[in-house]
Amino acid sequence: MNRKEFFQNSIILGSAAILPLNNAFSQNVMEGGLDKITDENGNFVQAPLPYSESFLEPHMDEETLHLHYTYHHGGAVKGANKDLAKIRAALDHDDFALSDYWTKKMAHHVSSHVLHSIFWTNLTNHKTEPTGELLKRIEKNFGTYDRLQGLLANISKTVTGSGWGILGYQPYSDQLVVLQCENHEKLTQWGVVPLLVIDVWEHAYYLKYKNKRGDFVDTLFSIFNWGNVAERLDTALKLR
Ligand code: MN3
Repeated sequence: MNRKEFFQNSIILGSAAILPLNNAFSQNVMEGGLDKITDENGNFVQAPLPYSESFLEPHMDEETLHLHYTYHHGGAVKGANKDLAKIRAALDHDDFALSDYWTKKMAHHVSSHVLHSIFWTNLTNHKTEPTGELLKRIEKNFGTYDRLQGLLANISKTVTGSGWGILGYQPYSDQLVVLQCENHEKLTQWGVVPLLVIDVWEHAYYLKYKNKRGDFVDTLFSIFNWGNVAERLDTALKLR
């Protein structure tokens, strides 16, 4: 395996952002069962939004979505490519003096890129509910869908500073799990495949919701695309 292949493989495996095939809604943002977050050389690319910037109105306003996608998600993609270039240069020059710095930066930027890529596909403009295998597993692991909502909403609203509430699938234990992620890269359980992610950084809501993070989180529960979550679960279950 040459260095380029090593980077490609490690990035793809490390990101593990899985999106299923055959979902018309997500067709332009996935490739081969994964969220499309890199090109064929392992450099990071930002897929288009799966809908127009006004699609989520009034729940998520057009201006917020535009700024969020273009500058916050887009900025993370640029940052990840810079970090990658710096690590490649360190390898080329056998100079690892700052490699810890760029490795930390890369964890931050790539995690942001992965979570935002999932976040856009997790949203739609009308209310949906989990059904089928997803609902069965929610009831098995959390009791009821209402209880999961209560847990996930609370976890998201109470993130210290910037972060995410995450519903994921842990293949090692075959369980759905809820994570309270700080920044983009902290407080995970290795192995967990994110299925539904809730961005509670202030940039996600402040223009419209001001300081009312709780109102923003509650609103998201009326536009989650549970069909997308179910398809992500179907793909994640194949890891077992
Ligand atoms: Mn964000």
